[in-house]
Amino acid sequence: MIPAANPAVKDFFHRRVVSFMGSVRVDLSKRKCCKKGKLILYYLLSEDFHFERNIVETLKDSNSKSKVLSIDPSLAYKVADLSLAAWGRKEMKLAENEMPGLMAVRQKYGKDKPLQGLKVMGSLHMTIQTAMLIETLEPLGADVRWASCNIFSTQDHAAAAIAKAGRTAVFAWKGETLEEYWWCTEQALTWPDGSGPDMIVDDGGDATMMVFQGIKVEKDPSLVEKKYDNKEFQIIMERLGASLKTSNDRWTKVAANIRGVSEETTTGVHRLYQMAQDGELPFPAINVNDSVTKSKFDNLYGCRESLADGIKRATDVMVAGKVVVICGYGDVGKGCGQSMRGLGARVLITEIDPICALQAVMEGYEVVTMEDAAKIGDIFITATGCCDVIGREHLEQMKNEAIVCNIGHFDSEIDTNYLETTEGCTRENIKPQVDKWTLKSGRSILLLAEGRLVNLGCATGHPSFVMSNSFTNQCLAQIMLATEQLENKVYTLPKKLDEEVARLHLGRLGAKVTKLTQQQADYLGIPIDGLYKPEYYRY
Ligand code: NAD
Ligand code: RBV
Repeated sequence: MIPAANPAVKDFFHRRVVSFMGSVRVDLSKRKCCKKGKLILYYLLSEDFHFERNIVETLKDSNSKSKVLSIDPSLAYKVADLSLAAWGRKEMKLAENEMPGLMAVRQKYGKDKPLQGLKVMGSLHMTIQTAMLIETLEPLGADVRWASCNIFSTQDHAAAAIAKAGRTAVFAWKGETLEEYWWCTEQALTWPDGSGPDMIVDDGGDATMMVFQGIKVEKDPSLVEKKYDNKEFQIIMERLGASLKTSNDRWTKVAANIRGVSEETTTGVHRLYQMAQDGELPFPAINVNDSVTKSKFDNLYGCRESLADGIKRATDVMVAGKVVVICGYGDVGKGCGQSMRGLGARVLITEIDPICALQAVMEGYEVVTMEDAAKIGDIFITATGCCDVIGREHLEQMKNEAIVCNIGHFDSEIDTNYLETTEGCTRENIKPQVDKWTLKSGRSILLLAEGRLVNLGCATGHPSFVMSNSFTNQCLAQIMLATEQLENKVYTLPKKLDEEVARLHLGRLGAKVTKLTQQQADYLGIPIDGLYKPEYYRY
């Protein structure tokens, strides 16, 4: 084994490993492992090899005053603690039974390997469920690199399990700073030979945005000289400014090579349609969110379980009898409403869309405005995908120790900027991802996950079973991108595949579907084996 006793030798070897990592990864993916590669592999697999949390500090560009963390394409991974890998692996093993869709994809497409030779970059919460997705893309032939799509959503044992397996390069840990987050995204977008991905699995559109803004900056370098009010956008522009110093066409070339992106969530899909409308979509895109077996399951039933999980783990508060205000009554809001009502809360809804507002009323909820709700709510949950839903004026009116959280994709829904920048607002950290803010009113609120998605920041996101539906769609979308010539448009997956995904999940729940007789099929005018519904059916 590796000469671990002598620290100097170990350090020397460690550095050699890092510098050889890129070539070894290529060797391994071809299953040709040279002697040196094998030695390095043993080292990688040993518990000894892991980067300490503060390694990112050492990645800072020492030659400049820039805050931009340097990219190291040869780095195999950056996770919080590799020793968590065995725990992660055990939970992945348990997830197999709960993810029949993904297991069926492995079996059905594992032989033909439709993703063979293709590089897939993922920007999606690095959870146990996502680890299962990664290990489904791998046997389909993909060469995978991964980052999380939120600074709080990584399950460190899941990231460790993926890092330790040594096939996918993963850059993710719970509690990244925004600078580290964008470093992770760029690391995952950069292969050891400097090239970019063939395909992207995106959740919220951050990976797509990095490529898109990269192209914009290369067309108009003055963009990186500007100062931006949005702190996160400023960080992205600083990264792209650093990239521009080394190449003025890197992102343009990266984009030209991309066959397409498959997008997981409502907000990311919204961004894609906006780009398409403006004629700016840089490559084909598949809207996975609007597969029925995604949004009508994950967004609804997933949130119905993981919302309460997040609030409970963060606060242990009794929900029964409380007034819970849910902003937005779309798929996510509907799941949140059921969840809170199920625990005995009195649920109030805010909505802008009269159809969704009417749905809420018909379900027996009260529909109110934030102005009215702010003073009476005990727990506030934003689920809109919009911005400025809970403003400073609302925060200042809230009851003492009201709980405030968001389950929408971005942290734009609650005016946390007010809390952070206003003199007279003070913060007391209770524990990670739970802060007590005292406001000018003299009252306090409990803010969860700094206004980022509470189910992934304060708990572990949706359960495996529902994510199997979402991620089976992701796999089918990646296969579509790999095997079809698509235009720069936003596509949805064919309904036939939606029905197939649902079918794959029925057995696990012991459901038996009725088969049409030929006579019934003729009467309805549909084939015995589907499609069962027309395109316009809304479920
Ligand atoms: P949706 O479009 O179905 O629902 C959003 C609803 O909010 C709509 O009905 C809209 O009319 C309403 N709305 C918009 N602005 C509003 C405002 N200012 N005040 C009140 N209501 C307003 O979207 P969805 O699928 O329910 O997703 C909502 C958000 O949750 C998105 O950001 C999505 O990406 C995210 N999401 C998160 C998870 C998770 O696990 N945390 C899961 C799925 C989706
Ligand atoms: N989501 N992922 C998980 N356990 O990995 N939980 C929720 C998980 C996804 C979900 O599909 C949603 O659309 C997206 O997170 C919002 O970022």
